[in-house]
Amino acid sequence: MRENERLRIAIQKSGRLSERSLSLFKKCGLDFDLESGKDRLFHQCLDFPIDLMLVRDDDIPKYVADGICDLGVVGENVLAEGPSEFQVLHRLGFGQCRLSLAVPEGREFKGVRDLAGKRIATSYPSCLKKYLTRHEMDAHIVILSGSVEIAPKLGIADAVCDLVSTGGTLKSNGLKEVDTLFESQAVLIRASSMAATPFRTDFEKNKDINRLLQRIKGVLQAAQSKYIMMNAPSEALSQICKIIPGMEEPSVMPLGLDGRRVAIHAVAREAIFWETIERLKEVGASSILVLPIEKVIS
Ligand code: PRT
Ligand code: ZN
Repeated sequence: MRENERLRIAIQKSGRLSERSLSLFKKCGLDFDLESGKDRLFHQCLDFPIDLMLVRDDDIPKYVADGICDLGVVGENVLAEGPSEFQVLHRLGFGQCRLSLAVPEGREFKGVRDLAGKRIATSYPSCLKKYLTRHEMDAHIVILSGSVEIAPKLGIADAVCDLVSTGGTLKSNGLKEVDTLFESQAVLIRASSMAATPFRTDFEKNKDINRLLQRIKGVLQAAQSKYIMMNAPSEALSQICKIIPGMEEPSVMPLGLDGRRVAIHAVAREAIFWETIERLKEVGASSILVLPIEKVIS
């Protein structure tokens, strides 16, 4: 058992997930001392019993599985390629991408079976193998650790299986996306084996993990929610409740003494688009204010 009773969390040191991970923790009230001692292995959080470890994303599952860290933030794509010995505690809503198959633009593609016996370059051999097995077909998997998209141009592959987010990289390399193996985003993980350990330190740690999880849920929910205020004719109330997406029970206050108009305050659990505002105006709402929410505690 580790001596240190503080939680340890591993996140990517530098790359697509680092800034968003740090910013999420900051919104959860966790400020890490990153400036002093940049080469230190662990960075302390002063106001929560948790230390941060900055590492390459590919190493995060190993550190969590081996108990070096209790928690990790990593892309589902990285987890999918390795053994499944993790509990996903929460999907974090950033780092979205998909693992896709792509072939050269000019190539006719009628279906995945066109790739039977062909060479497919990828950094995700295990995911690709599972996909091929699911389609009951075989192909030569060319394993590359990076720059997969140039493999067809180099003549070492007929197709690629790589991560895509905007699709710009495929396009600029003359490739077209033809199928998606799976969608991915950053997730918070812990080792499955730590779930029910009897030690007191683990009991304390579980409590801290739950505290952190509640904060993460609050921040993510707040990011999707809006506080909306408006004045409206009282008879429009039921229509307004239908127009606002994911609206919880609104507070309704009479305006003036005749009760013909009311002020409505509500939390909407989904994004409010301009179309929603226009529809509210159509049913008589005015002075509409849409405000961001910092935290949601259910
Ligand atoms: O150094 P380290 O090993 O930590 O970093 P890394 O270079 O392996 O990872 P990094 O920072 O590139 O990505 C970290 C994680 O971000 C990935 O594991 C994914 O979970 C997630 N992610 C989200 C992406 C992308 N979007 C993404 N677009 N990871 C990689 N890409 C690459 C993709 O491989 C391709 O080369 O971006 C290119 C395609 O992008 P588009 O926008 O042109 O389609
Ligand atoms: Zn990596």
